[in-house]
Amino acid sequence: MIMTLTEEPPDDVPRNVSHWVQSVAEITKPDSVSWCDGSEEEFSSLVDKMVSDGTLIKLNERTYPNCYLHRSDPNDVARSEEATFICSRDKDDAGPTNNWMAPDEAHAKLRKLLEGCMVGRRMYVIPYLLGPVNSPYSQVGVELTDSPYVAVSMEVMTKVGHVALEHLRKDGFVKGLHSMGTLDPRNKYICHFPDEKLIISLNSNYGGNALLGKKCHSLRLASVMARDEGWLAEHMLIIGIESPDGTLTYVTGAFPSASGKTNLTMLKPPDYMKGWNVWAVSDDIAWVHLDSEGTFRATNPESGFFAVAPNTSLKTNPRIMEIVKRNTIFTNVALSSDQTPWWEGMGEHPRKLWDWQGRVWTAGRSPGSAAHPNSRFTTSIRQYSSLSPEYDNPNGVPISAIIFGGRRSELVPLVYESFSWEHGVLMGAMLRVETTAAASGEVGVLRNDPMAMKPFCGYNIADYFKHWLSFTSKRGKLPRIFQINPFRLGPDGRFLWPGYGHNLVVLKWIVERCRGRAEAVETPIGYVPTPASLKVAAMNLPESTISELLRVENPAWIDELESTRLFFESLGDKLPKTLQQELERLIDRLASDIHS
Ligand code: GTP
Ligand code: SPV
Ligand code: MN
Repeated sequence: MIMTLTEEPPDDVPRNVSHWVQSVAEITKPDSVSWCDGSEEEFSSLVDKMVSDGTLIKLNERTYPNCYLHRSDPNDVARSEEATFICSRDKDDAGPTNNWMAPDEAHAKLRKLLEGCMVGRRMYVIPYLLGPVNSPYSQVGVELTDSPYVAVSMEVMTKVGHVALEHLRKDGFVKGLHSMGTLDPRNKYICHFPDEKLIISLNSNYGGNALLGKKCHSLRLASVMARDEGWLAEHMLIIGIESPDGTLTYVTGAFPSASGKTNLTMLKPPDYMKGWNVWAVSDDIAWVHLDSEGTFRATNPESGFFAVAPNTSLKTNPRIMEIVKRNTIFTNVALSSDQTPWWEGMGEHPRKLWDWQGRVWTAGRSPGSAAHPNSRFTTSIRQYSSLSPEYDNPNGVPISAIIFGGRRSELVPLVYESFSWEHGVLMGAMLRVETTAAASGEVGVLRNDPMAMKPFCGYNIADYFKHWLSFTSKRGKLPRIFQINPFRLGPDGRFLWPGYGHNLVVLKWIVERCRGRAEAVETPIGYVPTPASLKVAAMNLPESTISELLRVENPAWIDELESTRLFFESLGDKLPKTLQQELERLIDRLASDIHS
């Protein structure tokens, strides 16, 4: 069906949806309203419109069929944590790691900005389904937006149209209202109202701020629902790791933004690991529920990838290079004269290049990078060749292990395992990592990012820790918990570990630990692999590098725990006692190890 340009909703739209759309239209005053059905025709007509008005640039049809480049406003290139608010009734419910605004105050402020903000524009109504069709875990939202770029991106990232309306349940839907407004950074707001299941996002057109099904619904609002209903909404990849005997082990991995989730999800096994493979279920978000048997089951709410471009190459990740070659929207990458995308780390740069803002770019002469460090691609998960056959399983996949990670140039070993669930929760809670270009602000600064959820937990982080700990008392088969760090640097400032495909060596150790097979040394921080159990001989890494990667330096850990202690103190008296005790135990283990 061709998109209907009408004020009248299609027949299958329930009253509560059409009433809400109408009430928003009365405030924002769009010239017209489009009800999106998620069809290919609709997608093409939106893309054509954006090509003709310059919002998209069509790329080389021969080498990048059906691919487009979008250049965003130069001041609107990453998530804006400073403009993100949790508008819970009680300030304490937002907690010390979130910005809070009282719901009344937020409504009053936003109402003024919303008044007439869509005059002269079309408002797109996007009913979307998050998660597999016919899954008890899936959810429906409706996003209203005046951005056609957001509309097509939502059509890639979620299931749009009738399928969403069919899943509407009595308990309603999440309401998302987005307007590009004037893109005025001083009036940028991404507000979440957990009590109303409502998101209002103004004056940004950037992915995580504007595709409201993603971080706003799937994480910030869903985490509140998960707390209330006994499940987990996490910033996690989900993969199935196939070993040579054909066994599949499913694991999830929580690493902060731009810290390796997509690359681990789309990992191509190195030649020396015959018989192994990695099957993708999710590259960014996991909804994890306990089933009636007590198994942790994970589903992916999304249906596309919105992922980082720089440093992706045939060498680092050929599977990503393959998938972005068709039906892909690039944002803020550089462009060569033959209309192909380019970014730093892709390989030789073409002779003639335009940077992400469309300016001629000459290597060594032009300032800054050609592609923005947070340039991204948006593409459907369906066209990925190693998509897990279980991706669409309404019951999700059974999880054997949870991995925490993040960028640490020092301290954290390549991989280690926690002693228990509680110790693993501490491992996640004390995650302190280097910031990246995925959010505006300084890059490379250490900050506490518990469970990689600092920007995404929609409620008090101390209550979130309590929620994680509560799973011990449920009849659950608790996954094992690990931490990995492929980003440790050597004295020469280079990565000690080759990363990317070679990370399968680390995943193999994790799988074998889950199956009770891999050796480890007990250290104060947890179980660290013996060099032999990593079996990295085929990688030709010097023994000294491996021991450096696995080194646990007690005094440095004691310093780290001092900062954990300060962080925990900043969370006030809601911090669960169990977590405090786990921290004291870890400190004791390190201290007695030094003195023994
Ligand atoms: P978000 O989409 O922001 O949540 O990011 P992500 O966690 O999915 O990170 P992604 O896999 O996109 O990687 C981010 C950046 O880190 C890219 O430039 C990657 O090339 C780089 N990267 C990923 N894995 C590795 C690795 O194992 N080693 C090194 N050195 N770099 C890596
Ligand atoms: C992240 O920043 O973690 C992302 C990109 O995955 S965004 O959708 O902008 O949040
Ligand atoms: Mn992410």
